[in-house]
Amino acid sequence: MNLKVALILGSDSDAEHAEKAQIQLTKLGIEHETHIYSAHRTPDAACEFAKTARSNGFGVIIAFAGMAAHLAGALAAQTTLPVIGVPLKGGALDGLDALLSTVQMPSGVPVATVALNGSVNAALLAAQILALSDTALQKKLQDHKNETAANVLKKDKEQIWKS
Ligand code: RP5
Repeated sequence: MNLKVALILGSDSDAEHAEKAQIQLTKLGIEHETHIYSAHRTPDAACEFAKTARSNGFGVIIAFAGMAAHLAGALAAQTTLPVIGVPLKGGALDGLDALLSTVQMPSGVPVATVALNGSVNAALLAAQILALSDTALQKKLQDHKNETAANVLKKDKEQIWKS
């Protein structure tokens, strides 16, 4: 059975960011589930999800949160699955708070933090982790990389930015 990716949102107001990751995972044919569990508003539910994620067939967890964004770290505290944190822009500090809260984990509890609003990279990183033991997925990721390169070279050839 192929492992799934969990997308955990700190709030329903984060949904547009999860959607970008969902689209990327779907393109790669990776099964995924999305839930809303807040580190602060529903800590017990977030904890329970992380504790049971491996036995429920997940291979990677992606956590999206803004402001005092402790969600990725709170999930990582409860599992040995890889956790990817997506800090979100917004609030009075426009995401700097979320970035630091997500990336500055203490030694022993890693969170792989992507850029502010880095939903697509989070999905690709999750796919690369799953592809360690999935050669068909490795090929899809290589195709995606080739396509990205071809698009850049096409724009260069057509001198599109000069128009
Ligand atoms: C965080 O606070 C959420 O991840 C969200 O980005 C932010 C604001 O949440 P809401 O007040 O919109 O629910 O916990």
